[in-house]
Amino acid sequence: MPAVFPVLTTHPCIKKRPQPIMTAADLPYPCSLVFNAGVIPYRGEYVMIFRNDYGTTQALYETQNKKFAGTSVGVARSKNGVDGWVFDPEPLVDSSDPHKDPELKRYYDPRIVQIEGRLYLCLATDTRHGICGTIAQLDDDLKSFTVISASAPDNRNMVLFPEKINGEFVRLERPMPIYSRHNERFDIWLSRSPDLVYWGRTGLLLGTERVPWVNDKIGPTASPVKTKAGWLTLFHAVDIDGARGKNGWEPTWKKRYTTGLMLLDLNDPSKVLAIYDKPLIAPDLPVETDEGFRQNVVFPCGMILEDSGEVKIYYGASDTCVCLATAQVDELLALFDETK
Ligand code: BMA
Repeated sequence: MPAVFPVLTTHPCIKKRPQPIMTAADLPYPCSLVFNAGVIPYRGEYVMIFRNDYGTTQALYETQNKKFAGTSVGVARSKNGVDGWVFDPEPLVDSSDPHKDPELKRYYDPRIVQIEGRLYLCLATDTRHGICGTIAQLDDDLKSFTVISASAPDNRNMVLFPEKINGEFVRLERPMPIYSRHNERFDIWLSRSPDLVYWGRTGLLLGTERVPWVNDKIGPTASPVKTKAGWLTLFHAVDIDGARGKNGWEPTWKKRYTTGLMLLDLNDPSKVLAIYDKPLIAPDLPVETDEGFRQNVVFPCGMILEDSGEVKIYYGASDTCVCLATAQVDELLALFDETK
């Protein structure tokens, strides 16, 4: 297959911190890769919920085909959301826990959101009978969670809006219909719920064909943030280039994950008001293109709009570490004028 979109760049309004804000070496328990982290402000600090794949090394993976032993989801806190992360001594949940449901294989890619004072997680969930999306209520002390609902397979990428809209909870989701949408042409859908348990009034929100640089799939990333113009909403956007050679430790990896931006109607988020027609964030730092497990991946799971107008975007880089990019909200909203 020829290289379809050889060069994609990050928009200049995005300021990436040149170094990751968290790496495997920072964790107080075994960790090979720490990435895909949701972050929110909570009780005067920032809480991060992150994914940890553990139990191998690059050398063992490459020379002895030794795969990861497990995945856990952990908690860290920081005063400024940038550095000084303090870790809980144990993960919140670990796939190797012998007491867990035997049907469950692992939770990963956590997104955290606060709605009406309560904390919720959306967790990608591998089960023995398919890949699901779990919605759980996180206890106030961040030590345990209670599952509220789980989807049918295959539908692992979910994010909740941070408030009810017209009396209903709203989520973005990305089912994986392999029979009807060939070549992973997976799209973003929107569903509503009165109680976070029963989900319905589901409809297509954004089809892959509306994202010009994608030849594979799209999916939700972080919970949308509310602005005067609408719900500012990131999404992940994937193109495959069969000509890409060895990418990181995983030799067959051919995908590139970028981040797109759209604006949804405040009162009816099933209406897409605008889509920025180029990537907002593309892999271009050395940690994103030259190092790590799966190169050419940026995968946000958290976005915060500060009172100052700064937008913090937390993303996994190369499925290996946690990085932070910032932008001004007005500059992000101005991108939709560029597109008109
Ligand atoms: C997706 C998920 C993410 C991962 C990404 C890039 O399908 O598995 O956890 O970050 O691929 O590898």
